[in-house]
Amino acid sequence: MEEKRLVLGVIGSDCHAVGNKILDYALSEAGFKVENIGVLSPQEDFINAAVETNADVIVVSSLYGHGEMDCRGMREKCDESGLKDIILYVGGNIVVGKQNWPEVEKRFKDMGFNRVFPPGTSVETTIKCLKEDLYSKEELKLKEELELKQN
Ligand code: B12
Repeated sequence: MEEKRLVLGVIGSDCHAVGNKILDYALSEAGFKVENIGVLSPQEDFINAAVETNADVIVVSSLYGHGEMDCRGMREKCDESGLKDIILYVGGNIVVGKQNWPEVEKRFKDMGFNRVFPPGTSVETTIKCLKEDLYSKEELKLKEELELKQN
């Protein structure tokens, strides 16, 4: 089955590195090809990496509270770079403090993010959503059967 490619990184001036390392490890173990651009990454680095690796998804982390400012305009930049259908995920602690989640989610969806994840989203949930978005039901069934055979 075709290997799906992800670009992973922490956006803006954000140096929180632990979640990034965990996601890199867990998503790679789950069978995705991960291009990890690490912390302190501007939008352009995500986009250049996605173009270079022909990525299916860009997974943006933001922990320090400035996610909204850092993520604004990213969908438009993707479109300009020819990444029209790329799936955009964002998660971590994407806004300052505890705000009304449905409102936060709507603001990021309005910016063009396909999925917006609340603080503390588990790697299991992240992997489940990626599989749902990247594989058809038939492909998932086949993948599960193959994994069962291998174990
Ligand atoms: C360690 C830490 C630091 C360290 C970071 C060291 C390093 N290089 O990694 C230091 C001390 C440097 C630091 C600095 C700051 N920090 Co700090 N830090 C933390 C702390 C205690 C833990 C973060 C962590 O490692 N968590 C463990 C990992 C495994 O969890 P995670 O990062 O959340 O990632 C998981 C999930 O969120 C999810 N996930 C992450 N990204 C994504 C993306 C997607 C798409 C999906 C699906 C899931 C997902 O998967 C990950 C793996 O399970 C948190 C509080 C906390 N308990 O979370 C504050 C916290 C993140 N920091 C905070 C702040 C404010 C700062 C500073 C701005 C403080 C300051 N005034 O200087 C600076 C920012 C510096 C900078 N430029 O980035 C705030 C952010 C508040 C907000 N968003 O409203 C927090 C929440 C503390 C708080 N309660 O106030 N910090």
